[in-house]
Amino acid sequence: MPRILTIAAAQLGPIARDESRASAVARMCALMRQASDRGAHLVVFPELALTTFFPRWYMEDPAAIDAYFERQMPNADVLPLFELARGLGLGFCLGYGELTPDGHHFNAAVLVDAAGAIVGKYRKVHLPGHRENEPWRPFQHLEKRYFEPGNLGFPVFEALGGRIGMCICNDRRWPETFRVMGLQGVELVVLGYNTPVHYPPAPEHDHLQDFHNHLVMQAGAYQNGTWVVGVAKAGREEGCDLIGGTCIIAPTGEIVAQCATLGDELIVHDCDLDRCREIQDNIFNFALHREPESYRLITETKGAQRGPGTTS
Ligand code: CDT
Repeated sequence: MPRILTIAAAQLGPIARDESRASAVARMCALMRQASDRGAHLVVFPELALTTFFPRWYMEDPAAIDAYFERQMPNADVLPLFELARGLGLGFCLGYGELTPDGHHFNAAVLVDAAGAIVGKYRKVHLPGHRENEPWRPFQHLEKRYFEPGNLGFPVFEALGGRIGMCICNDRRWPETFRVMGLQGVELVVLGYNTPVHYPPAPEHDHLQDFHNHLVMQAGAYQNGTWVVGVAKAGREEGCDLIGGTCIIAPTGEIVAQCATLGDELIVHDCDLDRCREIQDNIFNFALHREPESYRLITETKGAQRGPGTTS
């Protein structure tokens, strides 16, 4: 019997700066009902799905910043989503800004099972952008200012009949993200993203944003023999264009479903988790073929070593 997990990737169009959480949650509930009608077991929502992508603005007032964060999960604002999911018997993954009781800020995501219980939490490790206001930019990318790097590693959870890991947006560009989960036998990596089309430090790469988005996720899937589901917040949000390209990727690296718009849109695919073994038992059989002694620089250094012969 194949282990089929029917997955819905729920892309969101833009969320305005003054849009309420109630409105964002209502949009997600509508997508969740569609997902249920199409037989899904799991719905994946984007990064920071409850608010606009606020790191594009420089803010100093702690209260103004904290207004974009959740002090509890679930809370009253998101309860309709949790209750709907439980009623429909669906799991979901939701990205949000987490403010802990002791005052720490993380870019986080939770995995919720079909009974409405939070069965996994992830805190974004790779924080892109900068810490201070840089007025030369058409918009800011202040994730380094508003969040701390995640402190939970890249855990893999036994949930919904599979081995599921999470990462968030910029994490997908780093092979280490996928490999750490691959080494735990991951079968599905779910992630959300907010990726501007325009990259101010190297605008000559703007036309490659969609290509790089799929390149890294397809590579992560294939090189670790895992399903990958990448979900965008897309479209023109407060004057900033965000890429779409929400997709579901098989363990072979092939895109099997992809959104066609830049708005609220759902795609669904029956993902056979046993297909991971086609790759994990063969070309990327880690136990048979990896040579970790030759990879020591990966954990021993942070920046590139450019001296001659620095291979171990
Ligand atoms: N949200 C997020 O991580 N976005 C980045 C934008 C590029 S870096 C400024 C990304 O990696 O897609």
